[in-house]
Amino acid sequence: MEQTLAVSVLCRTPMSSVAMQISYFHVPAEMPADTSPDAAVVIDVLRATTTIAWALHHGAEAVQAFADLEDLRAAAAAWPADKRLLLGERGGQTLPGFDLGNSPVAVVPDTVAGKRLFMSTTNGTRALDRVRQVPLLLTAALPNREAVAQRLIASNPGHLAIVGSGWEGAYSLEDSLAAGALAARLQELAPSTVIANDEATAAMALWQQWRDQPEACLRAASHGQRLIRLGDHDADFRCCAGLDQLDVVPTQQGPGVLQAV
Ligand code: 3SL
Repeated sequence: MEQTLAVSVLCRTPMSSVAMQISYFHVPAEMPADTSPDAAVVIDVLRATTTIAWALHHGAEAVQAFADLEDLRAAAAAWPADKRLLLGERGGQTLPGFDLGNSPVAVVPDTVAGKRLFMSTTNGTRALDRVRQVPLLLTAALPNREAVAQRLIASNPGHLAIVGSGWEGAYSLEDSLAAGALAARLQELAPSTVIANDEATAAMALWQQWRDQPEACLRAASHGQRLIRLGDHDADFRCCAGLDQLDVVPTQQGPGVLQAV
């Protein structure tokens, strides 16, 4: 009798009553091999996940992300030529023969609407590739921070891993800024949220420090400095620093295939 009651109480317990645990990993390699989160959010503020958010917002059919360029070319070749674009960079520079680089201001409706974007970038798409087995996989950047937070609150994964892309395996300031922005918003929306590692706590402190001037943080970051040295990235900085502007939640629907669901 007692057992029956316990089971029926459990079944009626809404998922949202289970506190979400948030861990942040600066780069995918920091995520322990035996960690199996219920959801992962990949962040590459400069610039891959900002570009993904804007491309889907502007009507791209999907963004299909690749770590490997040969895999990308093979998959793109199998797609109708008038419905595909190749998009990507190495070291911030557009890849030879590609239609677009990795600028979020270039993925305008006239260019991307209805198209599948085959995308490969130095760090962001590699980070996505490393966590593609996680059951719920989203990407976030500052412009869609609120939309992603709302989706996570609705899904209420028990353990959420926020994963930065970093730069060639090393820490990046701007990804930590956005990780902190997301974690802070999740804790505002659900105060019982548990911040489960020191990296997440530090990211939230970073957000507190820079929340009134995110673009200055992006420009101060080492990859921001790299883009400044390449020149002509002011519009990208403005776009990547814009907070809570988009409703889009890029969600993995098949291996590496992100759609606005
Ligand atoms: O590292 C990446 O994946 C890119 O976003 C880098 S860049 O900003 O396009 O140079």
